Amino acid sequence: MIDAKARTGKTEPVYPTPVLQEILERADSRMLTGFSRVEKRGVLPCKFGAGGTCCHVCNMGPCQIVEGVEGLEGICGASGATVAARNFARMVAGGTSAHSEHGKHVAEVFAHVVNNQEISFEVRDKRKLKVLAQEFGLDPEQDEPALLQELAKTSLKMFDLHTQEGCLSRRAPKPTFERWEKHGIVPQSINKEVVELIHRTTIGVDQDYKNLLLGAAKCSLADGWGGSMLATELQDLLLGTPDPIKAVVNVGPKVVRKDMVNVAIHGHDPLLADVLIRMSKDPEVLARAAQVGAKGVNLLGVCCTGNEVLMRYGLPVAASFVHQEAAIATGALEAMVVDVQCIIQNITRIASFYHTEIITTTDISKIEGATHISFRPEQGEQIAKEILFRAIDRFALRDKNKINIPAKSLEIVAGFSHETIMYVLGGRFRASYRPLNDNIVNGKIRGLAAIVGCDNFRSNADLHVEIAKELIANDVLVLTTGCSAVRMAMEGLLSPEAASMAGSGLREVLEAIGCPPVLHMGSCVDNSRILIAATEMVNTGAPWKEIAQIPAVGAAPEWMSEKAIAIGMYFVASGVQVVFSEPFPVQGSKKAYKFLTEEIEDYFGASWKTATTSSQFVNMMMDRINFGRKGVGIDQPRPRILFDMSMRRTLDQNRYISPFHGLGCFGPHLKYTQVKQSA
Ligand code: NFS
Repeated sequence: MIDAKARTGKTEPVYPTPVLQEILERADSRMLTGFSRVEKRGVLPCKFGAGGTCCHVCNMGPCQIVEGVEGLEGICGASGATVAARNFARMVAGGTSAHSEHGKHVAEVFAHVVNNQEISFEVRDKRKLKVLAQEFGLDPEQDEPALLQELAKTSLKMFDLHTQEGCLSRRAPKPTFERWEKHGIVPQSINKEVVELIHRTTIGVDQDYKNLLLGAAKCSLADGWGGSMLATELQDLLLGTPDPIKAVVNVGPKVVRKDMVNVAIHGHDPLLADVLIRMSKDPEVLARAAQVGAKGVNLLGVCCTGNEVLMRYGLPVAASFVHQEAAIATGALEAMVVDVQCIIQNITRIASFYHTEIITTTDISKIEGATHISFRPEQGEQIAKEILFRAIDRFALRDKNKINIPAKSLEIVAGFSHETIMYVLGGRFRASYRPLNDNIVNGKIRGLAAIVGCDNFRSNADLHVEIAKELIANDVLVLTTGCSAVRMAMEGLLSPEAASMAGSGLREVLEAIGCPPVLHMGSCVDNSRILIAATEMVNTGAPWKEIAQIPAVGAAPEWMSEKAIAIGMYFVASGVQVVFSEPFPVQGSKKAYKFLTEEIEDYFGASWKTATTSSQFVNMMMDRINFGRKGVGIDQPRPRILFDMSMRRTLDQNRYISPFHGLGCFGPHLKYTQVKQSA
């Protein structure tokens, strides 16, 4: 990844999006943001830390290891490869635990619901129930209440330390599963894999870097085919399976409302957000808002909680990870309500320049200086009201002189669950992945690219967008989740009109169904939807017999979280090559780096790759797609469209985002905003 200063030679922060530029350049100059800290800290982080060869798992160190130099191993003799592999494995364990704890919380609420406990949730998508029953190895024909109870029990069992069930890994295509069996990495329970991996990485345990990295792969499978997948599926049951839905994004006037009480919902777990949305329409809440002169309560999403509520309710999304500070610096947020993950501590400092209250809601995730209101699902409505009342009371404290809302909001379409993609591409009556497979085989669609993951204060380039545009022009259909999805939404790539940027083959397919060239598949736990879509593509019947043979590739161009490493690892172990930005956390060891970027291909049919610039990303991704096509004998050569800067500018000028134009093609699948924001 290119550092702002290195890229531009400027000494002040350079922002990757116009909206950041507009808000942060006008904000109080004493206010330090992530971007200004990058500037203060300088270009290069510690090489040992960045390359994974700083060992601090015991009190003889920390040992900074130089691979291949005698005497510069760890005090205990640990090699650079061992230390890099250990640190990498710990990142995978961290990421897996985050997604899985989220999944466990949803499973617990689901269990309360099916046991008829007093709780503010219900099972909303019963269509999905029978499909899931089969996938979970349950009898789909049993009575619904019994089935729901079984499902709840099976879900919670996945976290049990003693179970050997293998999570949901048997959903994978058989040849993919057989690779895991062959290498002894079929995950058992989620908790067992995380605990085991942390144990293996303590002083004096696993000291074979390949074994450690395969252990990391096993743990990551308990994330992708376990915790994350469970979170996605149970959330679909409780909150509804997403369908294409239109919404607005960006920190603009349709998202942050001058005339309403604005409450941002930030984090990853959408359960509280769901209750807040319902309670924002409560007559008592509306009356209290009217008393302070507001037209109602406007909720807006940040990070993956934002993606979850965008996909299901069409709630506006204001911010990706690097935009969370800017959302507060609009001066028009009465509260930012946070749950877990990717909530930076700096938001309390930024909020102190404004009237915004930061409200933490989870007992395992508090922030010094924030107000804590513990969310308990059984008292969900009461707690949601308390939060909204606090926000309403702050409305009068807004300082009009500090309001700084940029002019631009964009209309988009989101909500492509793996089920929906099947309907959209296959039609309502022959819903299937066959048309997608056929269009890849006939070459109209060259392949698939999943561009996912975080954005990063250390990057001032819009890498997600640059990469996506070039791939689309080369007939690659792009799937996206997480903050990457928000960034692409902010640049208009999630609109059906963006199909005009596509190469002729992809454009023909997209225009026939009125589909954007980038499909928003949800939050980061929803990367599990990509695994299921890939599995369907294999099971539908195609030249590819396992996930590794599909002409597909993944990328996380601005990753920053351990969760991204866990996701990358389970993609690779499932057969999808991924390209991640540098610095990559094992680069301090040539041996560990070589294993992950080359040798691991022999185990899973896929490997990690690393890149820095958008053109490096695109080259690697196109190479992989072409390699996939060649592997299954469908490689008709085609001239590659290479982008230069002037072509990118032309695309920018040509982009036309017409609100909601062309959405009719989704027919019955397009849900118009179910939970309407107050006018
Ligand atoms: Ni994913 Fe979502 Fe964003 Fe990165 Fe954080 S919000 S779970 S980790 S920063 S994409």
